[in-house]
Amino acid sequence: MPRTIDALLVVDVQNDFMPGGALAVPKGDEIVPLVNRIAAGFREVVLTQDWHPRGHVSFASGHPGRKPFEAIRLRYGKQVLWPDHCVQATEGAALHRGLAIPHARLLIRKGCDPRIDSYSAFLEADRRTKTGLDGYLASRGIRRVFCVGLATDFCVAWTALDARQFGFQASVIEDACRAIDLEGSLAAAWAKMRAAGVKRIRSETLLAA
Ligand code: VGL
Ligand code: ZN
Repeated sequence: MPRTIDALLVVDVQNDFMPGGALAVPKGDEIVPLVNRIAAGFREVVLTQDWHPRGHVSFASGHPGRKPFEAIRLRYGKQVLWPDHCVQATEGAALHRGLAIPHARLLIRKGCDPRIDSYSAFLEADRRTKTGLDGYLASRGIRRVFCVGLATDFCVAWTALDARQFGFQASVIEDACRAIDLEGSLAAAWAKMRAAGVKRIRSETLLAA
């Protein structure tokens, strides 16, 4: 069972990442009931929302001649271009309606700067701008984070890696995540996470009585 030093980070369980959504993650909807069950065991739950302004730099539509899922170089490094998704205050950006975590007390919205993407819930893609999540968790006495949500190989992985950077223990609950898996991105993400000391666990570990 989770302890008082633990927080659950529920990453981007939003309509646009569901089958039929603008940036669908295969089987993304399957995790929702499991995420709810896992969350019920945590006192501290943080939700995140990908929350882009219209015309966001990560949208392929704003880069003439480029297509979704191609990568380009921006000032801060490599950027994969995506279909327009999770536009602020649209239905696609809303959390999945089946998500039932009434006791979650913090919602972090990320990717709000028109010129900077943010897969991570801690640090934007310029690797300098903080969301404030590290300070929140530290001031609540949190020392371990457990990550679930979408997508395993992008926002979940970057969030777990940054949790390690900020000195937290970090685990990813693999069966409560689903991946985009673009050109080997899933295997690469797991390798990076392993090297950084992120634990890869399954929900049984937490749900077992
Ligand atoms: C995500 C691509 C673009 C994610 C967000 O939540 O993993 N992926 N924006
Ligand atoms: Zn995004």
